[in-house]
Amino acid sequence: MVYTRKNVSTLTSAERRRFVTAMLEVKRRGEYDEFVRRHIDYYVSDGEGGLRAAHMAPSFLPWHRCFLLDLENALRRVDPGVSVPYWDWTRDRTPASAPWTKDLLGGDGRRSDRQVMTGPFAYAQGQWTIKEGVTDGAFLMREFGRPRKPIQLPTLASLNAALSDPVYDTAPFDSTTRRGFRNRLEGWGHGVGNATWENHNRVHRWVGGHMLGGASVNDPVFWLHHAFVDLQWSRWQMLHRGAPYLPERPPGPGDSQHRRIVARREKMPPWGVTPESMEDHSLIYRYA
Ligand code: CU1
Ligand code: CU1
Repeated sequence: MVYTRKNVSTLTSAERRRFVTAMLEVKRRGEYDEFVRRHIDYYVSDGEGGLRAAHMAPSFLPWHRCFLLDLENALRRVDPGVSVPYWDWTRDRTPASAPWTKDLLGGDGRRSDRQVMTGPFAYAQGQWTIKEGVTDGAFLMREFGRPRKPIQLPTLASLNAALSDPVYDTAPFDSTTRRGFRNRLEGWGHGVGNATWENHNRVHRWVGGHMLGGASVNDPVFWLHHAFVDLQWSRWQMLHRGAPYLPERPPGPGDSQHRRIVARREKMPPWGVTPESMEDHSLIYRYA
């Protein structure tokens, strides 16, 4: 049965409660921290050698699509009625809006140590102890808008600029790629200061705390953010009918990206599925 991912601002209080309960149960079972670990393992930058499957690479979108499906399946083993909601950060832009309510993700971190003090994921509630990628403490951290050096959430205009690009990705298929939908959405920008962070990356910067690094999965908003990013891939496909994932073929031996990126029909670790097979999610889930 095809299930639906909803805008988090439209969830009923019962839906919010069921999502939170399922998240806490996946955490209690120890499965959640495996997701955190896996993301840390795949946090490879293009400054390093080796294959990049998850970030700074064309397979950024299919990799996170598979990753979300794994979490969603874990949630649905707890409660088959649950799916991952998406956070439309072009509309819900304040600390008072969805998804930051007390009955969902809780709010900003406090000043002194960025510790989240409200909602079910606050450390004092006893059900969300950080175990992987621990830096400051065992508590979840956020720092909305980075007050010391303010940054705004991405605008609808900047998201639309990414969506308007008719090409999925272009050489050199890394963080320096200037054109192409993938990097304009992933958001490795150019210039200095805040201009370095666009769209997807800028949201990680705006939330701050755990969302800043490889251990960003520790913040449950990771999934709501990436569901919205995943939705943009579907929107882009509708806007540019028939435009495929790129590259179609693996870069050759003389290319700097040889064996460092996943081409359309190559297997993507750790799942062994191809980006091509992940281009259509309509038989699994849809977006409302
Ligand atoms: Cu990621
Ligand atoms: Cu991300």
